[in-house]
Amino acid sequence: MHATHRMTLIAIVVASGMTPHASWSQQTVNATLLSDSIQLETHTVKAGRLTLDIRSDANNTMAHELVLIKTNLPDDALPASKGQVLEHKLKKIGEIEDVAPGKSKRASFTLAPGHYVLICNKPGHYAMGMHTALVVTP
Ligand SMILES: [Cu+2]
Repeated sequence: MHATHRMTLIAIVVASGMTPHASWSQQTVNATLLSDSIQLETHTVKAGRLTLDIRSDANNTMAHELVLIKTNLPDDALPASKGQVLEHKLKKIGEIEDVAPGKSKRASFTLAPGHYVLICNKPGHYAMGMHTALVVTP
């Protein structure tokens, strides 16, 4: 399904004569929120404009969120207390709040090269495994 979609996109780009040049950096990444993980379509993107298309799995029993943090720490080693990551001790880039089960939200960020972490910081969710890493390359 995905592959077919990409092929169609490439075909359109070629047909319209658009040539993605070196600084082309408009990317969309699909993210799925599960109760015990955050699934990213890819963990490496180019610096520039990134749109996150976030879907909360229909089987979830409550709303989740996505907090984007720039840090060199591994995604499972952030400072936390009582089941929540201490966001004030970290460089928070942005947040998408309360994505209800089965619903989607999208948000865009302009990202510099570096190591980022995505978490859900609803109480206890980080400890349940709702975290993942994202690397932004120059
Ligand atoms: Cu959550």
